[in-house]
Amino acid sequence: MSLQLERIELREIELPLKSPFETSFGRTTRRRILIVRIFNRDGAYGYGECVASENPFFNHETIDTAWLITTKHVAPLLEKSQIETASQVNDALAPIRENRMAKGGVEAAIWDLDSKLSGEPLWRHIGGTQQEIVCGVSIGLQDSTEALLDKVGWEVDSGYQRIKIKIKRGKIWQLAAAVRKRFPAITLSVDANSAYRLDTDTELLKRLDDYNLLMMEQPLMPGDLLDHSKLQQKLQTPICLDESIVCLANARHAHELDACRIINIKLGRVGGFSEAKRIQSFAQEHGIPVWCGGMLESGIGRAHNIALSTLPGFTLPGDISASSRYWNEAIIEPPVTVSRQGTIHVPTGLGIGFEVREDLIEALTVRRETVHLTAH
Ligand code: OSB
Ligand code: MG
Repeated sequence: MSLQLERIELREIELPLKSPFETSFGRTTRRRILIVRIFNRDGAYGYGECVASENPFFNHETIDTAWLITTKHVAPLLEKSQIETASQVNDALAPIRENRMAKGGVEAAIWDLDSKLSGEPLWRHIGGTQQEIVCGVSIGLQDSTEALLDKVGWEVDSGYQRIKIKIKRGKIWQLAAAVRKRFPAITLSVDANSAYRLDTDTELLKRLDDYNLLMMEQPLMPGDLLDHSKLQQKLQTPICLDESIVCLANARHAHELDACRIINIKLGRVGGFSEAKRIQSFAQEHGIPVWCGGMLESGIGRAHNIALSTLPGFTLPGDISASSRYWNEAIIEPPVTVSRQGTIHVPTGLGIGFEVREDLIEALTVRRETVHLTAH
């Protein structure tokens, strides 16, 4: 039976972050978030969140390009393809090159709808097996080392199982050194978001081997698999790739080159659950641990990330933390909370398993557009 998709509704909501989030590529104080809702002909619907940022600094996409791609290109392809299940969305949208965050937001909404229609929680519907997932936090660049140490202390006390700190040029090993000195026993990683170059920074990056890091995330540019491989051969610390892995082929190439030993899977970056599952299966087959990354999602994206993290092979703590770390008000009910042991209990309700606070979304909406998928 066809899913009988009827229309796509896009909304932009604006959410101020509790405190600015800074990486090597920039500082975010407010998030402009694209919420996707897809209806079928019976009026049932599913929710997705497009994780594209305000600026094309993490990758080429922005919320504005994703909006355009969704209305002008994704919608007509969906209309034409008459898909029967969520698992067919990826192939139906394959003619669109890249623009994976745009496609991923739509695909996620269709998975939510499909799982609701099947009477299942989303995490089961995608083949998830873990009912409790392990969580870590990502801590942005701070104004001072003291401020960073305070934040780390706070998150460790909250129970998070892994602390990741952002690093940037000029601060390659100093921040890790300071955190490791104050917290000798925590599980610690660093994320450079492509801040470094093989030719100028290898010697400095090697100093990070002294701090017993779980991983070094994305030290070099996204396309530089060969350079990551050269760097990995000189490091003891496992490299984890984030920006570099947007599809299964990238994961395969990275593995064949020994360019990384861990993979961060982000639903939006790879274009949705189908591709994420392919990467996860490949990684599991080859003994590569994976974990779920975050993009400062609101509650809807967070709920999808929780579902993704239930797949086998997601053994390392993900960047999935409590809604309240980022937002004053959650757009889902109940908000995502994390246990004192740094875990999230996966919800048992249908679809994403959280109520969406539609009144609140309505109040936060600054832009909306609906595209019909049936001619009449
Ligand atoms: O590289 O993992 C990243 C946020 C925005 C863009 C890129 C990244 C991040 C994070 C935040 O590290 C993780 C989170 O959502 O908690
Ligand atoms: Mg990252």
